[in-house]
Amino acid sequence: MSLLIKNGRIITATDDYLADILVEGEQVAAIGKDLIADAEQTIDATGMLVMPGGIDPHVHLDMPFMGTFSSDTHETGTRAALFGGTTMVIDFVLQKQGHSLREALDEWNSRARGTTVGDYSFHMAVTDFNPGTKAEIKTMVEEEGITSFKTFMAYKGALMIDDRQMTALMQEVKQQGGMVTVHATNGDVIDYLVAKHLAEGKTSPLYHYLSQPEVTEAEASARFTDLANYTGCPAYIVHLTCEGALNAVRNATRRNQKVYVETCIQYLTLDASKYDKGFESAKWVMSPPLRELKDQETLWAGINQGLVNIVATDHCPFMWKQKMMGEDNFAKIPNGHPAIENRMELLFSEGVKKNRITLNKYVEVACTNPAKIFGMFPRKGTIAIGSDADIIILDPEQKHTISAATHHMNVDYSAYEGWELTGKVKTVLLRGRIAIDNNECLVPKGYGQFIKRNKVSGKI
Ligand code: DUC
Ligand code: ZN
Ligand code: ZN
Ligand code: ZN
Repeated sequence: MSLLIKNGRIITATDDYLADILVEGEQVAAIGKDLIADAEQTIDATGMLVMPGGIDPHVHLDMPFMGTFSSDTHETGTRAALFGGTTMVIDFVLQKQGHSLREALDEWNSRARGTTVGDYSFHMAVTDFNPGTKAEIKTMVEEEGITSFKTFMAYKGALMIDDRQMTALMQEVKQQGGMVTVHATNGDVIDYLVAKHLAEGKTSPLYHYLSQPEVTEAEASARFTDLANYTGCPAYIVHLTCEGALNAVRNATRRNQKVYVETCIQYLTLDASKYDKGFESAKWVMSPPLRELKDQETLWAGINQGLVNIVATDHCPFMWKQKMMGEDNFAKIPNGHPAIENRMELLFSEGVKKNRITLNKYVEVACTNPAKIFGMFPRKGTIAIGSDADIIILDPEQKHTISAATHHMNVDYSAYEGWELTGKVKTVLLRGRIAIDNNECLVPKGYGQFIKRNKVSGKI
């Protein structure tokens, strides 16, 4: 199978030029001006932006959580991702406390293998670090190609590990060539505030927000950063939302420490005024919660300063009926919001079109850095000879409106209902095949491949 993309404006994290791309099989075979090739298919990309497929390194598909399951399966979630220009995701495997990493991986494989439409990998969430788990880290890195280990400093009793486990895990992960990633919020302080609010009869979604103030994230981010510095372990903070937490990372740069930072599209585009809507606010109950306008400005600036490296989603959708589980108690509202399909177009419209970031920066934070930081570059995350032909063709001028009525995620509301965007993903290639065209998915369930990842350097 060969395919020629003609006359597109090719954007990578560093380049911007007009050229043709020849795809043969699953890879890019040639790039050049006026390429002459008798390809089986030709796409005219005149006036279009041609960019690497998006990589969303933070999604929760079909995940057991807070007494229910996130509503997108590996099939529906990765298909929706493709519609929005994301060709690969990294999903989270959650170890059950008292059980092994292997058991958790088997469980996730049983749901994802043969059903995923787009490419995927897993992070392994270590929720119980003990001598048994310690012995499994090497196997995950060497045999499974799972090189990132997620930790939770909150959700005590289900997911949280203490600082003793964190330090020991960092030492082992460093030894094995992996990276520790973290949900950095202070679980004890949050639990205290949740209990206090409930005891006072304050049960609405607003109190979810008021139970996770900025200090809970700033403190945990600083503690995590200090432990990473002490152990020398490559480190990554997921879904960073606020100025206080980013300042902890900024401080670390003064001692020449690198801690990778991910924010999510919602923290750049939405704010805490969403918690003034009575129970409807449950749509935006996520952890950490949405923050203030000053935090949005800090995060956009952080991207341009090179402190924020990745824009992900923390996609963790729940049907409205599931959100209603917390009608009388905000602490029972399943945490999470849907965005896997919207990330690339939202970031383009709100970021590039509003002159907050350049086109190169856009590709860097949405495609290239996820591949580099998580050990997949240059196979993924760029357009280059020999790289996987994961390519999106985006019309930079086309306007469209986000709505639950037209999205492909398995969730009955949109967190961005009615938002008018400029810039639409028209065509998506995944490993050389046209996956999306004309608003139609052309690759079947099971086309998605598990991508084994390399050891990480901790330096990009
Ligand atoms: N936060 C969420 O909002 N959902 C899933 C897990 C998390 O940390
Ligand atoms: Zn067991
Ligand atoms: Zn989290
Ligand atoms: Zn998450």
